[in-house]
Amino acid sequence: TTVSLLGVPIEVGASQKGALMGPAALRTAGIAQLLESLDFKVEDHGDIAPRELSFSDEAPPANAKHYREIKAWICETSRRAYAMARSGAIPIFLGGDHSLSMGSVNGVARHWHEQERELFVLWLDAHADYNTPATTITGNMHGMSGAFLCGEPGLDDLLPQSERSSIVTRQLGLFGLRSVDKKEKELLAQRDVWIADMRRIDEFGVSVLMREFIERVRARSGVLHVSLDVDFLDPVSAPGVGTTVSGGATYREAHLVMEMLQDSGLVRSLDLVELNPFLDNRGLTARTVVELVGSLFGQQIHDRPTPSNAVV
Ligand code: DIR
Ligand code: MN
Ligand code: MN
Ligand code: MN
Repeated sequence: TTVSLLGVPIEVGASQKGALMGPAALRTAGIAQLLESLDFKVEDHGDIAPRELSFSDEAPPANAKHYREIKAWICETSRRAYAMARSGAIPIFLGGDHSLSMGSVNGVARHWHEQERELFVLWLDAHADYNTPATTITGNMHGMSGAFLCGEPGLDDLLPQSERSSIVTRQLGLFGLRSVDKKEKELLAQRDVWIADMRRIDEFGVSVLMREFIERVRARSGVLHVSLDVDFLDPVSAPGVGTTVSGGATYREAHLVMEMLQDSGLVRSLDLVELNPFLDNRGLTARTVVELVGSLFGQQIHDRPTPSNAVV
């Protein structure tokens, strides 16, 4: 199997500067070498630049900061994501802030739609990223990616209609949630997005909830895109992100998520977003993220006995 790496050094979707250094930090932490050690063929497509757009007089929506610049990034990201998914490779998008997922997920969704397969999206994040220009407090577009992908109104011209491929709300799962804005929460309450917030994770544990989500994907013969926002992790293991929130997934909880995803065999594409090396502690966060990628792609602590060999 081939894994294709694509750097998307966008940072204007977030308020903190520095996420544009994310792709370089992930490469420095050895993401390609790790995947090669796990017997994948790795093709690094380098970093993309925003697509030149011939702008009409179209007025950008209010409350969507850096709309035009982000549009240029999203158009290019979506086009590249579509081509990579079509090639049969597993694309990994190296961010860059979370607005890039508007392009990456749209592009892979377009491919799976053509294959008549449902694409589910597991959003590992402290935040819901389910704001629209009508609900946002900050105007930061990295807080709107999930809503855009589900076709919520307000950002309709971000991609050409012919290249647009939305998902439906029941195909989205939010895991690790612990910071939601008031109007964002009201909007989510009217949608059937699957949500495992930190309260549910504390109560039931990662494994029960991951099985529940994986079953949802299996029940529809779907495939899965994983969108990992670094702030999913507790700041103790991942300080290198602009929007840390206390009480996140521990190092081992995050690995268990990845190990169960690997066991499921469902994952076809991945975003690694919001890493901000400028805020980091000597590369700790990039190394943590790369270790998680190892678990997602099959690295095991100890070879697990098959269930039939297992001592019951
Ligand atoms: C907040 C924070 N909900 C916003 N969002 C994100 O700006 O919309 N922070 N994604 O990382
Ligand atoms: Mn996010
Ligand atoms: Mn977040
Ligand atoms: Mn964020």
